[in-house]
Amino acid sequence: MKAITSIAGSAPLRDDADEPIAAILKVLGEGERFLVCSHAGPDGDAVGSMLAMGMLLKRMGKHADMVSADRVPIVFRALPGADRIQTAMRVHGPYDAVILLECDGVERTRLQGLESFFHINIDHHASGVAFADLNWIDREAACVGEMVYRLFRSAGVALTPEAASCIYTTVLTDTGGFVYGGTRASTFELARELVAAGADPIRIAQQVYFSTPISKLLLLGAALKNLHREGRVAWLWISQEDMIRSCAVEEDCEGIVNYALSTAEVEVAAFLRELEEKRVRVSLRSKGRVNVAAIAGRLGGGGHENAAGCTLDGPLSRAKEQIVEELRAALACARERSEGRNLIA
Ligand SMILES: [Mn+2]
Repeated sequence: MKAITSIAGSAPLRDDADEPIAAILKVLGEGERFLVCSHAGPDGDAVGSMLAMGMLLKRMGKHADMVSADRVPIVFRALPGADRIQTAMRVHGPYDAVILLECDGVERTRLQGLESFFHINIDHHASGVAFADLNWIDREAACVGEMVYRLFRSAGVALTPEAASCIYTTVLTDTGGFVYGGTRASTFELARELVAAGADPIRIAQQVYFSTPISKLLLLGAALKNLHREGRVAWLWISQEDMIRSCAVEEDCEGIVNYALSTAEVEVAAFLRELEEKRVRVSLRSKGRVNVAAIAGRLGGGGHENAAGCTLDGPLSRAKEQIVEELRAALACARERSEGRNLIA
């Protein structure tokens, strides 16, 4: 089959994604068995869009397996059908196609056994890569869940309250509660339609934001003890020892970087986590001018302009210096650019 690639910066609900949507629906219509997966360490968008995709396939009369290399985070386990997501290291076909949601490559799933299948890539990251047989990358979609929603509409499949709840969760979490860049009028339109279709915004928000495991709060306490600010840069970190002492798991680290970013006067923030293999996982966030996806990309990672990540060599102290230096330089660059513009103006 010919590879179709669409990388668009389209506003949601506009129809310039007709070609990839039609191509995807054709493959779904012709096949029988599908595998739906997303990146390892699944977040709200990964879990919610996998579940919604699985529901779409089921409503089309297809068989869909959903597999993740890591377990579904506790706060998303109440989502309808979440117990149907299997945790595995290897998948076994046969499948007519594998649908990879918000991945920039097959490796991102950390699943083995995907290589021989037909790949469909649906992604909204700035760093999205057309690696698959069929690629639909919409950098302006607020979340991959929004793209799955468009598939429902194009397929003429009505949203059930269950599917609406899953997609609402992707919108809520990927916009940080309608806070991050990329939140626009159409995001609220989408949210409105999902609530009208039966998603309960209060119950979902309580499940996502008021169901924090104690291990996560203890870990946050450890991280906040390490909060530093220098001008417009803030950073915090946790060591392996902090992880052990808090009885924390990887998913407990989710969102800690936002506490650094929420500091007054701060424009860019980093969260560093020491990994067991003496490497360091870095999450980067920006409120404005600094493109952290560019920084992460240079260091072998990727992401969005305002939210990105990468993995550096340890020790933690060296990674800290390296990343703070990168952020200082990026801020200085952004300042020069805006001053340059002022001079011209
Ligand atoms: Mn996403």
